[in-house]
Amino acid sequence: MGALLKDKRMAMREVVEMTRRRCLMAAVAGVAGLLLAAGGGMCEAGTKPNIILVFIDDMGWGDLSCFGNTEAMTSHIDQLASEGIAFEQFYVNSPICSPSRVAISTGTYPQRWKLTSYLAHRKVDEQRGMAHWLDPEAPMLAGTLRRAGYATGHFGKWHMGGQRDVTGAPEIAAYGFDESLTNFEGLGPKLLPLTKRPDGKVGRIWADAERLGGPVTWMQRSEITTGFVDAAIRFMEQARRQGKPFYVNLWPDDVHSPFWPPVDKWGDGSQRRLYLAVLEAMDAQLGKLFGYVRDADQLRANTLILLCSDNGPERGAGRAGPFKGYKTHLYEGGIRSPLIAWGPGLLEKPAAGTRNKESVFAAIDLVPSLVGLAGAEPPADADYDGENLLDTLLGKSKASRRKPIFFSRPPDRKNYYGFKDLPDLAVRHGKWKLLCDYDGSRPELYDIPADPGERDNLAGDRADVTDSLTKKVRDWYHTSSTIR
Ligand SMILES: [Ca+2]
Repeated sequence: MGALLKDKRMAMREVVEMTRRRCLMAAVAGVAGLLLAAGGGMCEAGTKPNIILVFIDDMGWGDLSCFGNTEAMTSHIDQLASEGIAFEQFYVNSPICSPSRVAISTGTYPQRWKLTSYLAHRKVDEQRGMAHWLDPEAPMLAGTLRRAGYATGHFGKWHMGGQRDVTGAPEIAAYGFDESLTNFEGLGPKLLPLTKRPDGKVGRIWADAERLGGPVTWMQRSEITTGFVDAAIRFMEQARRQGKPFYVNLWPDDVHSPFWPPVDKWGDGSQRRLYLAVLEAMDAQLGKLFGYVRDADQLRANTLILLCSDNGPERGAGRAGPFKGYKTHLYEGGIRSPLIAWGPGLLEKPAAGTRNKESVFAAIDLVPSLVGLAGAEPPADADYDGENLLDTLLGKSKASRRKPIFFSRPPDRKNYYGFKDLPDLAVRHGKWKLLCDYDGSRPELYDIPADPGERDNLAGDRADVTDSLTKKVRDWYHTSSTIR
């Protein structure tokens, strides 16, 4: 860390301390005006909104029944949508796990941190030019909220460092979390899955993750989301007893393969049937979390639940609705995610139960938006790529992100799921989406609202837009990948 950065952080700590003192003085004097002047929500620890981020693994845009799935019912998630807002033009910032998780955790493009594909063994990470874990100096939302008085907990899949043979990664606590419970792709306390087939055969998977620390609790894979939900509920209870607002990540490793639904739900045993059964089982287990919040007056009035997926579907399992492509692709199917915002006491009342079909934004925008909701101060050097779209999230506005949304494909995924010679880069700006290779060749240009399936390449007809967006995405890629 440079001297300048240290100075900035010391200065920020002084501001926080000064604000704390001013809060105390104001509370003693009972001067409301001074409370407001002292810096947003920093004084009102008891009334700051609670935040729960449900981040599902490998669920396609079209998999929730409220997003068009007619082969499975996700009734608990649908209820959130019917009481909240369902966003239809929301993107995650990578079509694969680790970088998508980095973006939604830091408000920055994952390319800045050399995290461009899923984290794996050391040798495989190095072959792809990747770091082994997220730099803990990244501007984690959890750390920012923790400094603002929040209790912060991570429950579920992590996959931002500490997996396979990467045993020396930082603990999850180093990223701003008071408590964590993860799976085979993270350090520290974890749940690992037992398996059971309809014929009674039992087993266990990912047992070598025991070397990544514990304690380890073995649970049926079909019930493991309940394990994360129960731990999150205990954590929220504790935060409430302490009078602290909470920020909770509930990141199930459902509905990622391998699929182990309850034994009475296997149907014909096909990949698709098993996937749909896991999806419904996950929805039912998340229902316990949603019910806990909905049934407590104080929580219902002051909690925001956000729910989305980390990337598009595995081929043959989930589906991306009208969109082309799958997980690992920069076509819409890989990067478009459903987003649901729920919070009856926080959302604009007329927005409840509506669908937002027009606001275009991305996971990186959630971080500055949630920092705004909490009235927190980001680190002085945060330099978010995301924009504060809190008013859009809460249904007070239909504003989109102003800047383009840029993407690069995982370096190990040039050909995948039957697609050959996939484009390297993509950018969405306004109605336009451009895809091209690193050198700008083979441009594809689509008018997304008119052509969501990306079928009609307009690059030849609109050379002006094609040239402009090609330059923008190439400049972004070359800048982002050399920042660190
Ligand atoms: Ca994933």
